[in-house]
Amino acid sequence: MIPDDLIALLRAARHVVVFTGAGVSAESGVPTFRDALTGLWARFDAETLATPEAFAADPDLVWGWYEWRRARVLQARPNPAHFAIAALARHVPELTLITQNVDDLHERAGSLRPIHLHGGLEATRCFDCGQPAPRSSEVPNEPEGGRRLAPPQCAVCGGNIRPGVVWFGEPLPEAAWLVAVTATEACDVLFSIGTSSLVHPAAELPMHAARRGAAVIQVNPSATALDRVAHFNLVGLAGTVMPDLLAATWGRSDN
Ligand code: BV8
Ligand code: ZN
Repeated sequence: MIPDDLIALLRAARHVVVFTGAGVSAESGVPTFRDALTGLWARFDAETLATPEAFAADPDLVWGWYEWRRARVLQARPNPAHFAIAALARHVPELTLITQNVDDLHERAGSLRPIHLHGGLEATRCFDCGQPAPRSSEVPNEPEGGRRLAPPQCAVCGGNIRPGVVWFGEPLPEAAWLVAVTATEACDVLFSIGTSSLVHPAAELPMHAARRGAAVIQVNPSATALDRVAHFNLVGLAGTVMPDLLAATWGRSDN
């Protein structure tokens, strides 16, 4: 049920920021960040595996994990939440989409230029010299339980190729972070969709918007640290809540 005051607020919105996390891709079958640790990687927690130290210590283990996740993303399709977010941009004067996700499902649903704060699975570069490396075109066909996989070698220095994601302990891409902070400063409405609000500095964006007086709307089936700050807590799955919200506000959920 979408509250009437939220409908009125959205119809009058000037600049909407949509901030997403792994939960927006969950209904596409892409494991959320903390659900991705199964099989071979079940004995790790994400914060230790998604680090330069883990890759340096055991490149085959970490590269295998990313290729397994990349295979899952390539097999996945955008879900109604991705399509509703893309449609939302056609109903408001200005929309900035900021995602923590490393998949390309927002792009495949038609969202233009999402800001990836944590990089992306499709980009790769040399771990040693930083030289960007072309992605091999073949789709990885990784077994369910995962496997160790030797990363490709850099054509320039022979070093190991790494995924182009931001690992824990690594800085966020400066340009992406600047655009995200500027949009959060300027918006009058911010959606936080499908994130546990645990990873910093990204998790600070909705808090900052609320402190500035922007209306913060959270969409999540579970409680998060944002519950006490959000003006609207829409408890439910993004794939249901977002289409309902568009239909209640503008009569359609997919245009
Ligand atoms: C940095 C790429 C500095 C890799 C990721 C301040 C306080 C505390 C800690 C820190 C701090 N500042 C820095 C830190 C350290 C650290 C950090 O935040 N640690 C945490 C764990 C405590 N941060 C960093 O290291 C960052 N770097 O600060 O650098 C610096 C500066 C200069 C020079 C050097 C260094 C870098 C952080 C980036 C890490 N990389 N991803 C990869 O993907 O493998 S983060 C990773 O977590 C993913 O990107 C993911 O998107 C992100 C956040 O997780 P969520 O998206 O929220 O996913 P999660 O699974 O947690 O939750 C899913 C949610 O969805 C749940 O709430 C669930 O209920 C909900 N859900 C499920 N289904 C649905 C749903 N919702 C709606 N619909 C559904 N159907
Ligand atoms: Zn190199």
